[in-house]
Amino acid sequence: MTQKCNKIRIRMISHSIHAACPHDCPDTCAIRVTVENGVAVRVQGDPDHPPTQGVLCTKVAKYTERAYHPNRLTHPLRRVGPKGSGQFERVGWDIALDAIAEKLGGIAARDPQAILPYSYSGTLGLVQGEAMAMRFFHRLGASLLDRTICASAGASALNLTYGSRVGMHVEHFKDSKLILIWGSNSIASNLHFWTIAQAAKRGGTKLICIDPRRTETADKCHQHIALLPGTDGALALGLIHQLVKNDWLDHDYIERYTDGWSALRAEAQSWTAEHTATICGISADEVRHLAHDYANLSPAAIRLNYGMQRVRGGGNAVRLIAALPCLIGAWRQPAGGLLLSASGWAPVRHDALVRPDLLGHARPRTINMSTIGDDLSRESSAQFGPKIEALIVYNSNPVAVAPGSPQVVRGFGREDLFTVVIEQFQTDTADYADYILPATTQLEHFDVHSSYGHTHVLVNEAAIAPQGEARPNATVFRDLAARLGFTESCFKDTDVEIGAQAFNGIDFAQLRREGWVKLDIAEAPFAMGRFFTANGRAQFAPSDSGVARFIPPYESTQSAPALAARYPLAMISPPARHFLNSTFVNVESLRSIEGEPLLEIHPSDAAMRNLQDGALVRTFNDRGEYRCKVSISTRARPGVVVGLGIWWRKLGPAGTNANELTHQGLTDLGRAAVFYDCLVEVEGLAREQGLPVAQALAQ
Ligand SMILES: Nc1nc2c(c(=O)[nH]1)N[C@H]1C(S)=C(S)[C@@H](COP(=O)(O)OP(=O)(O)OC[C@H]3O[C@@H](n4cnc5c(=O)[nH]c(N)nc54)[C@H](O)[C@@H]3O)O[C@H]1N2
Ligand SMILES: Nc1nc2c(c(=O)[nH]1)N[C@H]1C(S)=C(S)[C@@H](COP(=O)(O)OP(=O)(O)OC[C@H]3O[C@@H](n4cnc5c(=O)[nH]c(N)nc54)[C@H](O)[C@@H]3O)O[C@H]1N2
Ligand code: SF4
Ligand SMILES: [Mo]
Repeated sequence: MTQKCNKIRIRMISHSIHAACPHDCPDTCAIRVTVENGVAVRVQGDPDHPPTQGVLCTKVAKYTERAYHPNRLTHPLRRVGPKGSGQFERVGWDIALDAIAEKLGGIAARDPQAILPYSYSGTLGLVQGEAMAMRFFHRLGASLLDRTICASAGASALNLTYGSRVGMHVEHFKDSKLILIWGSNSIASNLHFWTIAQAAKRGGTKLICIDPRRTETADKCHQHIALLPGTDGALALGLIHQLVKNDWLDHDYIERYTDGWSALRAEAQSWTAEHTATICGISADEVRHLAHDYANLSPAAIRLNYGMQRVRGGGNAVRLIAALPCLIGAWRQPAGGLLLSASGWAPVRHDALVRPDLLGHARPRTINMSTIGDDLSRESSAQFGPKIEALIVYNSNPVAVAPGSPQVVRGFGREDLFTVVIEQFQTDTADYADYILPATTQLEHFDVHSSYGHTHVLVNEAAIAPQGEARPNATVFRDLAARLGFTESCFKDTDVEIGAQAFNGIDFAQLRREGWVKLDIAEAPFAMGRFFTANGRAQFAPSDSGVARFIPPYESTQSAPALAARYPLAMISPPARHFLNSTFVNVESLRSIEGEPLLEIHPSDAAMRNLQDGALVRTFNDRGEYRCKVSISTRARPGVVVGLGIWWRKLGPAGTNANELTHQGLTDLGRAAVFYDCLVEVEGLAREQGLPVAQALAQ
């Protein structure tokens, strides 16, 4: 009887809501949230959504733990201690917003360009991302932010070569005969693609992983090619050389649908297997066999990912790799071609969302988010413009994730900088705020999403009420706009109204009813050319950029031998499987799986330095030092160390993370950050010189 009553009770007050994963992940899962009594009790993958297939990754399957985390920021805070000390007092929303509006208004009256928004991928939602926020900053005339910290080198390369950020349908990888997983740890960062690749493998598809690190993905592929970081462009040229030498080319496809082939062929002429092997730190046979497989196992598909473009030559490397499927005519079949990003397929109405027209006649300068460390320290000058006086951070944790932390921390520590951080948690960046405003999570607000890894658009309905006094980003910027007297009607749009403006040609009512809508895109979109370039042909050597070529890293034993004599190890710091960039680092169940910050080092490199497994080390270069324990492992190849990230600085044994060592150099295309272009040295430390993590956490 009691049981029956319980069942009836649950049925009456429990319902399921369409949601979408907001995180910076190509999979953009469709989610069903079960809500009982106003509480989100379960978060599950939508079984009906083809790319999601009812499965979420470990991180987001635990989303309720994050949304209901006891450390959520639940009310506005005002700084009371010195910058960065993390000392705050509680204030009401009106007090905080009035003070922020007054400060921004005062600066804007002198020069609005002294105000800078800083945001990236905390949410990829089109409503809580850059819609109301950019309307506000455009209307204000604030400095523009060049959002380069992740994907802009590869995106520029795709735009140059194919005319947009477009590629294969992820579903079709199941029918490929060869899949190159290039610069990606799919099990960690692209799980649903990996499920498809596994199904293909069971059907006889060969999987080859191209990655300096022997990742868990590499373990499960048929072959792993552990090239040196930043040498992918050289490998692509080596492959092109072999395709020419063996006449493994689709001459008809090249002639009809590409431009610039003769220049590219000439560029590849000197890239013999031996020369390529020397530059890439692999064997000549690996180059020859890879080319043979690529040309003969048809259809051949490349899952390229952003890991390989975080180096000086990252843009040109993507251009060279993007040429490959054209040369063998792989695009003729749905299961052939390449996927780096699918974001260009989504019919997003950017201008309707961010309203650049609100700039009026203003043409503010642009600040590159990847050089925020240096830019925060610049004085006013004719070339730079006004000194940055105010920084509004949302959807990002720059103190942990931006390259070159010593400069970033110095910049954020400026007593004369007015910093507002809109956040869900007390991150490293929030510690430096003058005002912290508590933000809602995806369960608490409305949004719509496109994807960069599949070809659907999705809706996210609010499942529960905001925690504490948290507010959606859009609400914060709407309220600031009102306080600054912005009367344009777009500042009155509700979140749902913004969502309705987001896409061309999508039935919004259907999207809300069904949760997601598949875009109408040809199965083999480039079978007959029809790229998005001006003449519809893939471009290998456009007149304004010249032919794609290999550009060596800023820092490597080959390109900077004098530096390498002092710092002989290349450090890469790719994502950890159970974090999403620096998000989830504070979710205990996930952090306990990752354990603590570690630096992987090959046994031969460890032996040269007398290091024992688990020893505390200092990893250093001229820019700084980073302390953590070493893991002696063949996951790292000789000459390369791996610091999986991105840990919160305050959880590192000495209050730093791997970005203490990275630098603010930029890529050849797209002005992107070069996180994996970084030489270091490693030495052992006495145990008492570093704080154990548990102790740091307690502080
Ligand atoms: N679990 C998890 N998933 C994530 C993220 C996360 O932090 N955690 N981050 C998300 C974000 S923001 C992004 S941009 C994507 C990133 O997605 P990916 O770019 O696919 O990132 P990873 O899977 O880490 O792959 C990077 C891989 O590139 C390798 N690599 C480093 N340097 C080079 C190089 O020079 N050449 C080649 N060939 N490989 C290289 C690294 O060893 C690593 O295994 O993942 C997203 N998904
Ligand atoms: N060393 C090294 N550094 C790297 C990388 C690397 O591989 N190595 N990867 C780089 C890459 S690919 C990327 S994309 C960047 C990512 O850098 P960021 O875009 O800064 O991403 P996160 O570190 O995940 O921080 C996002 C923050 O947004 C907050 N947030 C989430 N949702 C919301 C919301 O709705 N409202 C508000 N106000 N806040 C929200 C989260 O709590 C989180 O603290 O890091 C880069 N940094
Ligand atoms: S992080 Fe990626 S795999 Fe995990 S739920 Fe979100 S979209 Fe899906
Ligand atoms: Mo990213």
